[in-house]
Amino acid sequence: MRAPRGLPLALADLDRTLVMGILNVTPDSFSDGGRWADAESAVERGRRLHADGADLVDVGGESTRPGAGRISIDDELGRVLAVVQGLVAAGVPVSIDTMRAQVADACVSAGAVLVNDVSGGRADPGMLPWLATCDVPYVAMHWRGPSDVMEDLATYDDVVAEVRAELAARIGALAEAGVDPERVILDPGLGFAKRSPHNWQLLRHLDALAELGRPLLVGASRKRFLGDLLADGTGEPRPFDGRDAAGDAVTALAAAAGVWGVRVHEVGASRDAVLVARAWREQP
Ligand code: PMM
Repeated sequence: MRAPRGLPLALADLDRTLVMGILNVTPDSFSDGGRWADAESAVERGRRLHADGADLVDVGGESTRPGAGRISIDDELGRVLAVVQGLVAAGVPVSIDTMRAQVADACVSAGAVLVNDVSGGRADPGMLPWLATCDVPYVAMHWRGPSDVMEDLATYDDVVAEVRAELAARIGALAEAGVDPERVILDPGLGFAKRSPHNWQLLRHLDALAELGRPLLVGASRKRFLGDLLADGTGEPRPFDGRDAAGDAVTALAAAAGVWGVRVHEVGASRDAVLVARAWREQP
């Protein structure tokens, strides 16, 4: 649960799993797209997440749902920058969920304290060189390709070994670019080029990923594999709004396994779950 280098003290000193609240300022994210599409309601939502117990609010302007195409940098910046500014002004710790160095740079300049890159630096050749110029902590997520093709990339002989090796390669690439690995958080990228059994395998073997020596972030909230698990009699996945309790159970189990952070849509129950996990882990 060791924190990455570069986080503000209040977050670096947490003695429990960090709770990251999701704020998608997009018209089309898979579960909350369009709900906080204008800056004012997005800032309001971010403040609510913080008040409910989010340690960090993760602002994203580009949907990564399966099949999604890319948007322009200007559109992405237009969606996120005012929201980051508004939340920073309100005293809310913010991370920026982006694959683009230019967006990361603008948001870090506006006060974001962490960069969350679902591509682990693979989508934008400018990301690693930019990271080397600053000291912000960085989430490198496991990613095999853009959302419009990732379904075809979900082929593994041994998903845990392969994700682990591919994440280790990202640490290598970051170090080679001059980024201190101590700043890096790793994320298995649940649902990104992963089918349901792959996600469960990764969750069951978080210890194998932790052996890479970096803090782990896990984002299971409302994802399809939870819907599949909770499918009704006809085999239809349970809709998004019925998946939060299962997501909270993942939070409890992942926190008990010692992950550094969880990324969730509704933070209240996850916040309780990480306290349960702390008490659980503290026992001799
Ligand atoms: N998942 C999504 C977006 N960003 N970032 C990290 N680090 N890990 C994730 O699993 C992740 C992410 C997609 O989910 P959303 O549309 O609910 O935000």
